[in-house]
Amino acid sequence: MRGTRVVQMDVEQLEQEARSALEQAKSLEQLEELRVRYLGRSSELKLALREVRDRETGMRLNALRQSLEVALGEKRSALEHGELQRKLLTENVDVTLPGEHFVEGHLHLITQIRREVEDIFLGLGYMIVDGREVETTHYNFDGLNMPLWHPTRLPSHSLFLNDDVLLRTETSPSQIRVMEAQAPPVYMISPGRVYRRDTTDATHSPVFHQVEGLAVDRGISLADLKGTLLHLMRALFGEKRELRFRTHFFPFTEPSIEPDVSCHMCDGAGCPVCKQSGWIEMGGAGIVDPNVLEFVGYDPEEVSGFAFGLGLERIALLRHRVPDIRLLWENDLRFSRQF
Ligand code: FA5
Repeated sequence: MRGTRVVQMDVEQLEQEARSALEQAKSLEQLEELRVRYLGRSSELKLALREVRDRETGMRLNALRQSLEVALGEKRSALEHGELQRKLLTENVDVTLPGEHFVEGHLHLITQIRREVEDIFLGLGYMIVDGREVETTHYNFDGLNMPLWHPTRLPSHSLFLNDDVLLRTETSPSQIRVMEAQAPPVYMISPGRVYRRDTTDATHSPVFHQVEGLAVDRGISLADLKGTLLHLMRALFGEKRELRFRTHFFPFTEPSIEPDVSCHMCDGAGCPVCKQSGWIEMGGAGIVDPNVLEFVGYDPEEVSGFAFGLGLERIALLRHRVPDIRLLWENDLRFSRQF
């Protein structure tokens, strides 16, 4: 009984003292000190709680602890609010001062050209397709009508992951995947990275980018191919460009052609860029071979199509007179910043 009375007196005194101290706290630091003093592990209250033996005293002490915690929380919010108000009033930002200068980056030249080509074809109503960089021989060769003896099927020409899987050697497998997935008409382009075991030189790299184009519909002819490529070349190299076709061979097109564009540097008069010929080679193209249409289940009697594949690096080198393809991938900012 005696013990209980002593604790009761202490409790009242302690409560008064703690409350008035909390009331007067001026800063969050002071408040933290008071928390440690009145509610910390070695505080009088915590020690008393540890010692307590009877239920009634325990309840009183716990009620005090709770009410002090509430008072402490309220005071903390009030001080924090006051602190915020003070900061808002004193720490003004002068918005007229010059800001920090950030160096702005920009897209790589090849990305810029890819997006430009995409925009041109979106304007013609084509869809853009993401192909796969890792392909099966089924799509990279069989679907493209490549005979078993074709040299690109050899590990000396292409990068194989196993007998049936390789890094695609061109963007043309995208055509097959799209045609398999949908009925005609098809109007698509598919830009992306391709891989070949080519020796690096000024115009060749083992990793480079192509853009594939495919249109399949009723009555598509070489004239449509020529009009479409001319539109692309004029958009990329200027309105004065002309196009000519040279015959060529690709297993997946018949007839196959290589399109040349009139030189944008000399307007066809002859200069070092076009090797004095007035014309520049741009890639491969042709009318889709009926075997390819049959492979994907299209009827070559009903529909026909054209396809083309162009090198994006080639467009970049020509347009900006970049003398060596390796400059594109050396990441020398003095070079990249020019575009
Ligand atoms: C092809 O890849 C055919 N698939 C193009 C095609 C598509 C024909 C659809 C018919 C129908 P070719 O191997 O010629 O074709 O490559 C096309 C372009 O890719 C070349 O004109 C060149 O610009 C670029 N190219 C080829 N090899 C390299 C290389 N190692 N480095 C950089 N660019 C290259």
